[in-house]
Amino acid sequence: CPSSPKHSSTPSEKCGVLNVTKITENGKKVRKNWTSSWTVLQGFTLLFAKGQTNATSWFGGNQSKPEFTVDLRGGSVEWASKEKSSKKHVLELKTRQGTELLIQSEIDSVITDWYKTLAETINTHAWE
Ligand code: I3S
Repeated sequence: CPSSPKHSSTPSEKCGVLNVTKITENGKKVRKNWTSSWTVLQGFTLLFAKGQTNATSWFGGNQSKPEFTVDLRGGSVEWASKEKSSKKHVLELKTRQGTELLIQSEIDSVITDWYKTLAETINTHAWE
């Protein structure tokens, strides 16, 4: 991960490759579409860049436009129930805007780290 800019007061910085799908958008259920995404947490924003598998191609190149971003402020994160996905190690992320995402990694420690970071980011309420 690149270090956060000096002028920024962002408390959290994390990145990596995760499998992601939206399940609800603006309160409406949408069809699952699992995609491997380069995922970056910057402050209270989670960014997903489709198909990007390393930091250099995303930050070093000119493909700096993320596929989509999620505002974590006022959202929630929890381990997804079995009904939400048959996959292992799945998190359910809900935003205040009514978007629900599932994020997953085959690697237990990877998703557990994301869970901790996201939960800390959301639960500190540091944006208030
Ligand atoms: O919750 P669902 O509907 O069982 O989710 C599965 C489907 O979205 C499936 O795609 P199509 O039904 O559009 O072909 C995906 O391939 C699966 O990965 C989804 O289930 P999991 O349990 O993997 O999240």
